[in-house]
Parts: sequence; structure tokens; C-alpha cells
Amino acid sequence: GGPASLSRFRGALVAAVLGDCVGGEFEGAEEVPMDRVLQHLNGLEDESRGDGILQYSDDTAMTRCVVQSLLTRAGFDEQDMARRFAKEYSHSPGRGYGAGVIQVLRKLASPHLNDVFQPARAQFSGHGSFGNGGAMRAAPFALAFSNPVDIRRYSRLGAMLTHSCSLGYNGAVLQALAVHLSLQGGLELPHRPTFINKLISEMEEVEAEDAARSDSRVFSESEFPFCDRLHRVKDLMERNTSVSIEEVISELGNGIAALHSVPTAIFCVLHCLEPREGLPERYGGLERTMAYSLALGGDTDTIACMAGAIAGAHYGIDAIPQIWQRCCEGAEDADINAERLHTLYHQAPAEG
Ligand code: F2R
Ligand code: MG
Ligand code: MG
Repeated sequence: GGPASLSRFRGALVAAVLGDCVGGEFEGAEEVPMDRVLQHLNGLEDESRGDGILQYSDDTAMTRCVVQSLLTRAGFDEQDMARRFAKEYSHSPGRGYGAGVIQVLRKLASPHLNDVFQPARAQFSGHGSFGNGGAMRAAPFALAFSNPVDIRRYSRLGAMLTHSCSLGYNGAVLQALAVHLSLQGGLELPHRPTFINKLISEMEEVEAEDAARSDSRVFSESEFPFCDRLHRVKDLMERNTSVSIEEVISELGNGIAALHSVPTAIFCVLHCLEPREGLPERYGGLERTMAYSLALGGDTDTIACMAGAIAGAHYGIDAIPQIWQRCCEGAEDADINAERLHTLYHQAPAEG
């Protein structure tokens, strides 16, 4: 489909769910041989497999809250979104949430809370969380707002409900912008070479803010940490076939911090735009992206979820094997919600 087509919306939301469900198998594993990944993915195609449906985790649980809030309020409403996060956590606390964020989610449930951003600010002795929990649920902002200024503003605020450190919320901004560009056709051949440069120039503005500069100093990061990582993505891409998984992990990371996972997810998508050695020839780009994200190990559900959203916005829904969709809890709902977001996106501009 063309830029911002329904197929791209469906692809983005459904592939994010798939990444979470399929990636959950390896979350936290240090080394994941590609053979094991392919065995896991092949298993999804076995109709008689006895494993049942793959459950989604916090990544999808919180994304669903973001989607429902944006749809119900026809825009961003921090009170509504915070309430939904708290309610979802109290109904299903066992979805594998981060150890710190659960304190925020409990506080957000309080009826006496006036400032919904306050519990996040109190995290980690007032430094706020730099985890990737804001980024993992950021894709819907790119499906609700068409203007990059709105996407930046609301993905940042949506993440700040739980992640007040710029190393956390700027990961969400980067992820939402990557989905936005992909949705606009930014990974199609004529535009592909400028995809990463566009993200770098957006993030140069984002990271120039005082709060970001100050957080970078606190955590001994460089002045423009996300831009630096995006430059590393670019360098790795220029080396093309000679990049090993070990180098990707050492240059970009595969961990729970947004800085060590959002640029990694973007790299997974770019690297898998072409066929790669070690990945089945029958695989299309979406399947390659999933398999490659899992083979990195570490925070596999979240990296595959974020890479899935960007890749799905590029390849569209038809690139996602139906049999994979049938195995994943929440894939059908994501498909229905993608259509609703598509309608909202193409209606009058959504206001906050
Ligand atoms: N939590 C997990 N996986 C761990 C095990 C789950 C297990 N398999 C199970 O089933 O129970 N995955 C999910 O968490 C990640 C998103 O986390 P989020 O929402 O960012 O949480 P949090 O707690 O804010 O941050 C995560 C950890 O990062 C460290 N951290 C963050 N900021 C810090 C700071 N300022 N100083 C020091 N440490 C900081 C802490 O260890 C946090 O607990 C996703 O992977 C999702 O899938
Ligand atoms: Mg998770
Ligand atoms: Mg995770």
C-alpha cells in the first residue's frame, strides 16, 4: 500500500504484538543460536502443536492501553491513559512488568493522585526510569497523529507517565518517529538511504533540550546519546554483510534500557531489508526481522515488538504469515484497532 495505507497500519500494530508474543520465549537469554530461533518460528507453523496460544506481555498490555485511550479520547489525555495503565496492571499483574515500573502503576491507581506524572518522577531516587517501557508502547502515537511535532510531543508525554528520565522517554520519541517514517514509505527504495539521517536530525533537536543534556551527564552518557547510537547504526549498515551478532550487541546493546534497545530494533529492521545469510530464503523481510531480533538475545520480546512495529509499517499486513497471527494472543484485536486508528488518523487532526 501507499503511504499511511490501512495495510501499513495493520502491519505495524499486528507485527508489534507478534514480536512480543514470539520474543517472550527468549527474553533474558544471553545467547540464542539462530537454529533455536528458527525451530521456535517453525513450530508456529505446525498446526498440531500442543503449546496453545502464545501470551502477550507488558509490552502489548500497555500498548493496548495507549491505543484504547487515543481512540476513546480521540487524542492524548494523560489522566485517561494513566488510569488505563493502572487498571490493566491491577487486573493482570503477571504480564512480566519491569521491577521498578510496578511501583508507578500502583501509585497511578490512587484516586487521590492529582499529578499523574509525579509517581514516575519519584522513581530511582528522583532520576526516573531509563527502561524501554515507554518505547515498547510508543507505536500507536505514530498511528494516531500524522504531524511529527505532535508525535514527538505526545509520545514523550505518554512515556513520561512511567519514565521521567530522558534516556527513557526519548527512546519512545525515537521509536514513534521511526514508525511514522516507515508508515510514510520512508523505507521504500528511493527514500531508504535517508531514513536514518532523518531520524538523526529529528533526534538532534529532541536531545538538545536542557533536561536531556542534564540526564546524559548524570548517567555519564555522551551529550547526544540516541544520536550517537543512530550514527553507530549507520556505520554498521555501511559495513553491510560483514557485521556479526556479537558486534551488534557490543555496539548497540540488547538490554532493557531504551538506549540499548530502540536503536538496536531500528538496526534489525534496516539489516533485514535484504536477504541475509543464515536466514531461510523463503522468508520475507518481516519474517527475517523477527528471526534476527530474537537471535540477538537479551530483551527479545521488546526488541522484536519495536522492530515489528517499524517493519510492519513498511511491509504491511500481507507480509505477516497468517499462521503466526493465529498463534498470538491479541493479534486479532490489534488488527481491529489498527483499522480504527487508520480512520482517526485520516479524520480531522487529533488534538491533545
Ligand atoms: N521486566 C521485563 N523482563 C524481566 C523479567 C520478566 C520475567 N520474564 C517475568 O515473566 O516476570 N520485561 C519488561 O520490562 C521491560 C520494560 O521495563 P520498564 O517498563 O522500563 O520498567 P522499569 O522498572 O522502569 O525499568 C526496567 C529496569 O531498568 C533498570 N532501571 C531503569 N531506570 C533505572 C535507573 N534510573 N537507575 C537504575 N536502574 C534503572 C531497573 O533494573 C528497572 O527495573 C521490557 O523488557 C518489558 O518486556
Ligand atoms: Mg515484556
Ligand atoms: Mg522485554
